[in-house]
Amino acid sequence: MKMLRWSTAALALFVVGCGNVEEATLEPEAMATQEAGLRACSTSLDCVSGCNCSGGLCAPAIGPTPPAGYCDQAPVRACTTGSDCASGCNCVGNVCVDSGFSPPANCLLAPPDSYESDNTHTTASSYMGTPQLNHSFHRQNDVDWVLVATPINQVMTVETYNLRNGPWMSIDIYAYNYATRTLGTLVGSTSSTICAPITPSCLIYRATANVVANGVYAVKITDTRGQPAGDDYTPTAKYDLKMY
Ligand SMILES: [Ca+2]
Repeated sequence: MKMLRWSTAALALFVVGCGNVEEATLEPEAMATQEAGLRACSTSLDCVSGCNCSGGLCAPAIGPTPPAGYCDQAPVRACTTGSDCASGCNCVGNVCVDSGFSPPANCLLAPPDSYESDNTHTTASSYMGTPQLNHSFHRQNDVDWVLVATPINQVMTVETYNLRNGPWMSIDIYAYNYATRTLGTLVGSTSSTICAPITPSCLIYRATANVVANGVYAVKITDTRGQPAGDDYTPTAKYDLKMY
Protein backbone atom coordinates (compact mmCIF):
# COMPACT_ATOMS: atom_id res chain seq x y z
CA MET A 1 0.00 0.00 0.00
CA LYS A 2 2.80 2.37 0.97
CA MET A 3 4.64 1.53 -2.27
CA LEU A 4 1.54 2.37 -4.26
CA ARG A 5 1.27 5.80 -2.69
CA TRP A 6 4.86 6.52 -3.67
CA SER A 7 4.11 5.43 -7.22
CA THR A 8 1.15 7.78 -7.36
CA ALA A 9 3.34 10.62 -6.18
CA ALA A 10 5.94 9.78 -8.83
CA LEU A 11 3.21 9.73 -11.48
CA ALA A 12 1.95 13.11 -10.32
CA LEU A 13 5.48 14.53 -10.65
CA PHE A 14 5.73 13.06 -14.13
CA VAL A 15 2.50 14.78 -15.16
CA VAL A 16 3.79 18.11 -13.81
CA GLY A 17 7.00 17.50 -15.74
CA CYS A 18 5.04 16.91 -18.93
CA GLY A 19 3.22 20.21 -18.35
CA ASN A 20 6.54 22.04 -18.37
CA VAL A 21 7.56 20.36 -21.60
CA GLU A 22 4.30 21.44 -23.17
CA GLU A 23 4.92 25.05 -22.10
CA ALA A 24 8.41 24.92 -23.53
CA THR A 25 7.05 24.01 -26.97
CA LEU A 26 5.16 27.33 -26.99
CA GLU A 27 8.39 29.28 -26.89
CA PRO A 28 8.84 29.86 -30.67
CA GLU A 29 5.57 31.78 -30.65
CA ALA A 30 6.75 33.86 -27.70
CA MET A 31 10.02 34.55 -29.49
CA ALA A 32 8.15 35.78 -32.58
CA THR A 33 6.40 38.33 -30.36
CA GLN A 34 9.73 39.42 -28.91
CA GLU A 35 11.23 39.91 -32.36
CA ALA A 36 8.63 42.58 -32.98
CA GLY A 37 10.03 44.40 -29.91
CA LEU A 38 13.71 44.39 -30.88
CA ARG A 39 15.44 47.41 -29.44
CA ALA A 40 16.85 49.90 -31.92
CA CYS A 41 20.06 51.70 -30.98
CA SER A 42 22.66 54.08 -32.30
CA THR A 43 25.34 53.28 -29.70
CA SER A 44 25.71 50.61 -27.02
CA LEU A 45 24.64 53.23 -24.46
CA ASP A 46 21.12 52.66 -25.80
CA CYS A 47 21.32 48.99 -24.79
CA VAL A 48 21.04 47.23 -21.47
CA SER A 49 24.30 46.21 -19.77
CA GLY A 50 25.77 43.10 -21.43
CA CYS A 51 24.37 43.96 -24.87
CA ASN A 52 26.02 45.89 -27.70
CA CYS A 53 24.59 47.94 -30.54
CA SER A 54 25.14 45.85 -33.66
CA GLY A 55 23.63 46.85 -37.00
CA GLY A 56 21.24 49.26 -35.31
CA LEU A 57 19.87 46.66 -32.90
CA CYS A 58 20.84 45.70 -29.36
CA ALA A 59 22.44 42.25 -29.43
CA PRO A 60 24.26 40.10 -26.87
CA ALA A 61 27.82 41.23 -26.17
CA ILE A 62 30.71 38.80 -25.83
CA GLY A 63 30.11 36.45 -22.92
CA PRO A 64 27.34 34.12 -21.76
CA THR A 65 24.27 34.48 -23.98
CA PRO A 66 21.54 36.29 -22.03
CA PRO A 67 17.93 35.00 -21.95
CA ALA A 68 15.83 35.61 -25.06
CA GLY A 69 14.47 39.13 -25.10
CA TYR A 70 17.01 40.43 -22.59
CA CYS A 71 18.71 42.76 -25.06
CA ASP A 72 15.33 44.20 -26.13
CA GLN A 73 14.90 45.91 -22.76
CA ALA A 74 15.71 49.57 -22.19
CA PRO A 75 18.78 50.12 -20.00
CA VAL A 76 18.05 51.21 -16.44
CA ARG A 77 20.10 52.11 -13.41
CA ALA A 78 19.41 49.80 -10.46
CA CYS A 79 18.99 51.37 -7.01
CA THR A 80 18.10 50.60 -3.43
CA THR A 81 17.50 54.16 -2.24
CA GLY A 82 17.26 57.58 -3.85
CA SER A 83 20.89 58.24 -2.96
CA ASP A 84 21.84 55.64 -5.60
CA CYS A 85 20.31 57.86 -8.30
CA ALA A 86 21.44 61.11 -9.93
CA SER A 87 19.85 64.45 -9.07
CA GLY A 88 16.36 64.73 -10.58
CA CYS A 89 15.75 60.97 -10.35
CA ASN A 90 13.88 58.88 -7.79
CA CYS A 91 14.33 55.22 -6.88
CA VAL A 92 11.04 53.52 -7.79
CA GLY A 93 10.79 49.75 -7.82
CA ASN A 94 14.60 49.46 -7.57
CA VAL A 95 15.08 51.51 -10.75
CA CYS A 96 16.16 55.17 -11.04
CA VAL A 97 13.37 57.09 -12.80
CA ASP A 98 12.94 60.76 -13.72
CA SER A 99 11.25 62.68 -10.92
CA GLY A 100 9.16 64.50 -13.53
CA PHE A 101 10.50 67.96 -12.75
CA SER A 102 12.10 69.73 -15.70
CA PRO A 103 14.67 69.57 -17.13
CA PRO A 104 14.53 65.82 -17.79
CA ALA A 105 17.35 63.99 -16.03
CA ASN A 106 19.51 61.18 -17.42
CA CYS A 107 18.75 58.59 -14.77
CA LEU A 108 21.34 56.17 -16.16
CA LEU A 109 24.08 58.40 -14.75
CA ALA A 110 25.63 57.69 -11.38
CA PRO A 111 25.26 60.22 -8.60
CA PRO A 112 28.48 61.94 -7.51
CA ASP A 113 30.36 60.61 -4.48
CA SER A 114 30.49 62.47 -1.17
CA TYR A 115 33.75 64.25 -2.14
CA GLU A 116 32.17 66.23 -4.98
CA SER A 117 32.51 68.96 -5.99
CA ASP A 118 36.24 68.26 -6.13
CA ASN A 119 36.84 68.67 -9.84
CA THR A 120 39.25 71.59 -9.40
CA HIS A 121 42.09 72.24 -6.98
CA THR A 122 40.21 75.24 -5.56
CA THR A 123 37.30 72.96 -4.59
CA ALA A 124 39.46 70.02 -3.50
CA SER A 125 38.69 67.88 -0.48
CA SER A 126 41.25 67.87 2.34
CA TYR A 127 43.13 64.78 3.40
CA MET A 128 42.68 64.50 7.16
CA GLY A 129 45.19 61.73 7.80
CA THR A 130 42.88 58.75 7.43
CA PRO A 131 41.97 56.95 4.19
CA GLN A 132 39.26 58.48 2.04
CA LEU A 133 36.90 55.64 1.17
CA ASN A 134 34.44 55.24 -1.70
CA HIS A 135 35.69 57.72 -4.26
CA SER A 136 33.97 57.11 -7.59
CA PHE A 137 34.30 58.09 -11.23
CA HIS A 138 30.67 59.01 -11.80
CA ARG A 139 31.27 60.75 -15.15
CA GLN A 140 33.66 60.28 -18.04
CA ASN A 141 36.96 62.04 -17.34
CA ASP A 142 35.98 62.76 -13.73
CA VAL A 143 38.77 64.46 -11.82
CA ASP A 144 39.20 64.28 -8.05
CA TRP A 145 41.47 66.79 -6.30
CA VAL A 146 42.69 66.31 -2.70
CA LEU A 147 44.87 68.70 -0.70
CA VAL A 148 47.32 67.32 1.85
CA ALA A 149 49.50 69.10 4.41
CA THR A 150 52.94 67.61 5.05
CA PRO A 151 54.41 68.15 8.54
CA ILE A 152 57.92 66.82 7.85
CA ASN A 153 60.43 66.28 5.06
CA GLN A 154 59.70 62.82 3.74
CA VAL A 155 58.96 60.68 0.73
CA MET A 156 55.18 60.84 0.58
CA THR A 157 53.24 58.00 -1.02
CA VAL A 158 49.83 58.53 -2.58
CA GLU A 159 48.02 55.26 -3.12
CA THR A 160 44.67 54.28 -4.62
CA TYR A 161 43.57 50.77 -3.71
CA ASN A 162 40.53 48.55 -3.28
CA LEU A 163 39.71 49.29 -6.92
CA ARG A 164 36.17 48.21 -7.79
CA ASN A 165 34.44 47.95 -11.17
CA GLY A 166 37.53 48.70 -13.22
CA PRO A 167 38.79 52.25 -12.64
CA TRP A 168 41.80 53.33 -14.70
CA MET A 169 43.47 56.50 -13.55
CA SER A 170 46.44 58.75 -13.33
CA ILE A 171 47.74 60.30 -10.11
CA ASP A 172 49.58 63.63 -10.20
CA ILE A 173 51.12 65.32 -7.15
CA TYR A 174 51.71 69.08 -7.37
CA ALA A 175 53.38 71.51 -5.02
CA TYR A 176 50.69 73.95 -3.87
CA ASN A 177 50.58 77.51 -2.62
CA TYR A 178 47.59 77.34 -0.32
CA ALA A 179 47.57 81.09 0.43
CA THR A 180 47.13 82.03 -3.24
CA ARG A 181 45.50 78.74 -4.36
CA THR A 182 48.01 78.25 -7.13
CA LEU A 183 49.52 75.05 -8.47
CA GLY A 184 53.28 74.66 -8.41
CA THR A 185 55.45 72.08 -10.10
CA LEU A 186 54.52 68.48 -10.72
CA VAL A 187 56.56 66.49 -8.19
CA GLY A 188 55.22 62.96 -8.65
CA SER A 189 53.04 61.04 -11.06
CA THR A 190 51.85 57.61 -12.17
CA SER A 191 49.39 56.28 -14.71
CA SER A 192 49.85 52.55 -14.27
CA THR A 193 49.21 49.99 -11.56
CA ILE A 194 52.17 48.76 -9.50
CA CYS A 195 52.37 45.51 -11.53
CA ALA A 196 50.79 44.21 -14.71
CA PRO A 197 48.72 41.11 -13.80
CA ILE A 198 45.09 41.89 -13.04
CA THR A 199 45.24 40.49 -9.51
CA PRO A 200 44.21 42.16 -6.25
CA SER A 201 47.84 42.59 -5.19
CA CYS A 202 48.65 44.44 -8.44
CA LEU A 203 45.50 46.56 -8.67
CA ILE A 204 47.04 49.51 -6.84
CA TYR A 205 48.22 52.87 -8.17
CA ARG A 206 51.10 54.39 -6.23
CA ALA A 207 52.85 57.72 -6.78
CA THR A 208 55.61 59.12 -4.60
CA ALA A 209 57.15 62.55 -4.13
CA ASN A 210 59.77 64.20 -1.97
CA VAL A 211 57.79 66.64 0.16
CA VAL A 212 58.95 69.35 2.56
CA ALA A 213 58.01 70.15 6.15
CA ASN A 214 55.02 72.49 6.53
CA GLY A 215 54.15 72.07 2.88
CA VAL A 216 50.82 71.68 1.10
CA TYR A 217 50.42 69.48 -1.96
CA ALA A 218 47.56 69.05 -4.40
CA VAL A 219 46.86 65.52 -5.57
CA LYS A 220 44.93 65.11 -8.82
CA ILE A 221 43.31 61.79 -9.68
CA THR A 222 41.95 61.54 -13.22
CA ASP A 223 39.61 58.95 -14.74
CA THR A 224 41.45 57.61 -17.80
CA ARG A 225 39.03 54.86 -18.84
CA GLY A 226 37.56 56.76 -21.77
CA GLN A 227 34.15 55.31 -20.87
CA PRO A 228 31.49 57.42 -22.56
CA ALA A 229 29.26 59.44 -20.26
CA GLY A 230 26.01 57.54 -19.89
CA ASP A 231 27.72 54.17 -19.64
CA ASP A 232 27.54 54.56 -15.89
CA TYR A 233 24.48 52.38 -15.41
CA THR A 234 27.05 49.63 -15.37
CA PRO A 235 28.50 49.43 -11.85
CA THR A 236 30.31 52.68 -11.08
CA ALA A 237 34.11 52.51 -10.88
CA LYS A 238 35.31 53.14 -7.32
CA TYR A 239 38.55 53.43 -5.37
CA ASP A 240 39.85 54.21 -1.90
CA LEU A 241 42.71 56.66 -1.32
CA LYS A 242 45.43 56.90 1.27
CA MET A 243 48.60 58.93 1.73
CA TYR A 244 51.52 58.14 3.97
CA1 LIG B 1 35.30 64.58 -9.00
